[in-house]
Amino acid sequence: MRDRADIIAAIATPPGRGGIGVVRVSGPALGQFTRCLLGRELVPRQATYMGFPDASGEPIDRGIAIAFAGPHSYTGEDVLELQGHGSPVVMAALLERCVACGARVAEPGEFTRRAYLNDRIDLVQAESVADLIEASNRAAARSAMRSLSGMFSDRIRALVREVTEARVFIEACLDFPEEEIDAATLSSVQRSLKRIQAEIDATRSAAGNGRLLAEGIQVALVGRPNVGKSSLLNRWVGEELAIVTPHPGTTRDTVRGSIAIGGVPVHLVDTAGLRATDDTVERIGVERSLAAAERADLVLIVRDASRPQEWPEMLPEGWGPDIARLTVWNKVDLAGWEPGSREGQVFVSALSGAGMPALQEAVLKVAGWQPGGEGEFSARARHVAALERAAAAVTRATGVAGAMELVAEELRTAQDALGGVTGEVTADDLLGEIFSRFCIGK
Ligand SMILES: Nc1nc2c(ncn2[C@@H]2O[C@H](COP(=O)(O)OP(=O)(O)OP(=O)(O)O)[C@@H](O)[C@H]2O)c(=O)[nH]1
Ligand SMILES: [Mg+2]
Repeated sequence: MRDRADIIAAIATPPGRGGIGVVRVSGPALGQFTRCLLGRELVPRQATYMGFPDASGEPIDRGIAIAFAGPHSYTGEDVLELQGHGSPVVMAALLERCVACGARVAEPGEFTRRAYLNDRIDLVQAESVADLIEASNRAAARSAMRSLSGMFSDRIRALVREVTEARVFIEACLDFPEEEIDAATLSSVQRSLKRIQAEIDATRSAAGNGRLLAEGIQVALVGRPNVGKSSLLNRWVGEELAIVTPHPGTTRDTVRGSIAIGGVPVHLVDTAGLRATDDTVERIGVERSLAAAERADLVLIVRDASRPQEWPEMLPEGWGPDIARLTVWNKVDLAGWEPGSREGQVFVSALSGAGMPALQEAVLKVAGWQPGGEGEFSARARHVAALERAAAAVTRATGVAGAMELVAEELRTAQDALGGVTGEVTADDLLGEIFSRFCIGK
């Protein structure tokens, strides 16, 4: 990321043709730039219908220009928006003019990064902007919007305040070592640790749901050939995405499809059946299956209920110990078994669709979805991990409550972890990681 003080420009609308296309510019002061680009200055927040001239003064397009004077803008800097016709040629020409007048092309997420660096929004809100844009259904969009409006940040900040208060109290005790710490003080510290722990737990559970809504679950269908993985994918997605035949070894390439369960995006990948084979193409398919399974959050081990004696799968020993697994018995219609879920396993028929609701429920459960509230706000794995670090520190603090220095130290750890969520204490490389995933122009 280069100098924060330079002028950045980008096409903010998606690539392709559309009714309107927007070029967006941000910089610390855009007066001179606007004169160069449009031949005049603009009244802030007033839409001006005008020609957008090229270098020789001939209009590239006619449209609406709006200027926002910093700090009252998205980025906190001066912002200029040119709303022209949504033609890639026109947009490219306008962007080129911006560069000729001294702007450089923005990197992904750079406008939002500036909004964060200029304290217009915190890091959770910045991330929720990306989540809102990426949302694949209304529930995900709603929860991203709640994070953007500050619901999640407010909860984190309230927690940080509580931890800070507890720290201040304890540090004050430490400043007067000659005074004995009495039982009343000790129990008051214990009480506030308990309260903080309960609030972190509640926030963590809500953030876990929010994370699933924002990021979705990657699910891989894995198992022996012919057990019905592709049939299951097709049934789930409601479309004939994968080829199904009675011949073992039908699927070679991985086939992907997405669905939503209760608003949680679930990305399914059907894979080649796992078996030792001399067929070169099938062997590559098997390698791809394992690679897809390795990237999944949840692996469904599909088995054939009509052949229960068959070995379940051929995942190499010690493979992916951290990846959650769920056994799914398919073809219960042939076996005459009851569909549904029992003892941590699920019983379905891809042919008739029996047992599919139980499968959906089991997938959400294994992925850590907390029933009850839908996602109160969107969150990310990073937030959940930070809350877990904070919770662990508070647990340790509770265990050493007699030794006030240690309690103070653990509370500092908890405070740092929580501060990292909203971005009060954040390493530069983390910022690079977060904003690089944005689309250009946001
Ligand atoms: N009776 C019955 N047949 C099924 C069911 N699911 C799949 N089949 C049949 O089982 C055969 C294999 O199904 P596929 O979906 O191709 O199996 P697969 O696991 O994808 O197989 P590979 O791609 O070879 O690994 C097909 O003839 C399906 O019609 C089921 O629930 N009941
Ligand atoms: Mg298949």
